Amino acid sequence: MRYNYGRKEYIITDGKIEQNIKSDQPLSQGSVVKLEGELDDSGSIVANRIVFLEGVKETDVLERIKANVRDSLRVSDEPILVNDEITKKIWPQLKELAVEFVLAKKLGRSILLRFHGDADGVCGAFALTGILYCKTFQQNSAMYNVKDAFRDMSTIGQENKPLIVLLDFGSSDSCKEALELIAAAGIDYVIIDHHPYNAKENRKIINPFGFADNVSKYTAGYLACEIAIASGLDLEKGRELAKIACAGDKSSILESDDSDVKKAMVLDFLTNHVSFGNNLDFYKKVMEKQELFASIAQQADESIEEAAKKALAGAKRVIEKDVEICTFPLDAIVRKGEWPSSSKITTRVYDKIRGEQPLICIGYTEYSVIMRINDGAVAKGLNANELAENVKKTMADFVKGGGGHAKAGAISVRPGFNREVLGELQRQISKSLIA
Ligand SMILES: [Mn+2]
Repeated sequence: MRYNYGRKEYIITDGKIEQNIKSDQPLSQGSVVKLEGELDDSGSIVANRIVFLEGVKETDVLERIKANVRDSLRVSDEPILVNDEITKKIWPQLKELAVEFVLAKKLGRSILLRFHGDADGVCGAFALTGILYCKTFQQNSAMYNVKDAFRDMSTIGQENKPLIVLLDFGSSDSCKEALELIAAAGIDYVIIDHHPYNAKENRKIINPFGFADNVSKYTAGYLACEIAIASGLDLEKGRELAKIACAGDKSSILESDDSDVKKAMVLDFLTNHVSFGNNLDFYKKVMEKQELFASIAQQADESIEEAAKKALAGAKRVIEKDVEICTFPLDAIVRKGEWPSSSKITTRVYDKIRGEQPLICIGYTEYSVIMRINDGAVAKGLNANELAENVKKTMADFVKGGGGHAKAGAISVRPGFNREVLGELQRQISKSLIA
């Protein structure tokens, strides 16, 4: 809808072409109508009769419009940024969601986007808001709970064909209850995520774990960028955002440079300090204002450096079969949920001491054990993901979860058991080392 000389004009679409119409009868956004009228000199249709379609008729027409959008989008048959075995499998879903988003935009659907509060989630949100108008909210908890569901219902439940998008969280079983409420309220939702999950029934989830194991490197931000590009986002803009998202989640699927890593760090720092609400525009501003960006980057970096120095001062460093094992406690340095996180500190300690010598760094708190391994130590038989998996298997009662990839991994520990878990990890390391 728009005003032309004070008169309301509407734009209607069948998914392929768009047409101006003039109508004395008011139309609301997203209505599906049958229309009769005449073309005037300006090329607009002057409506004589409008019938609002409902029920099956409306659904049928929407399907036809969707098919037209699908035809006119001309999306590539293969993934655009990363074309490998896994992304080929997810591609049909990503493509279909791109069609749905373009349609949603044409229909003026009311969209609420909740993005996880880290660089991966923010980059994905940047990409999606590049193609869609959304109300955006940062989500710091990994769980979508009943309270979130009620809040979202009251925010967009009464608006035009509401749709909720959860980005970089929402797959886990614990979110099911809240999502059932959303569905019961007649609100569509879709989850774009890359965290492991179990129950695959009845939920609209786009997640590489639907196709294979150990695929968290296909980050939610990356997936969102593929979808956004397929929906019309500038390719280079999408690639840039996907690279930062991958740098933030330490994913190797796209090569990232120092600038990507720095941007990811700044986004992680910002999301950590500005922890809820709608901050996307603020984040965008920081990324655009060089001076502000530089000073935030410096602050973020200095606090990691300071924490890493403290950690290193308390480290125990031993050499076993030519591999240096550097272990350090982080409880006195890290405050849960605050900057810098134990994984950032562990990475920094690792960066400070790594060289030719095969090396594994282990930072631990009461709740977690974090591992960083260099190529030399991988060649000696160490693999962070396997170590985490083996500890999980042998100490099921002491460990909540764990995993990662060859060079980085983490184990989440039940409070009070970190000594036992560290001992077991040490045994697993000794077992894995090749003499
Ligand atoms: Mn992520």
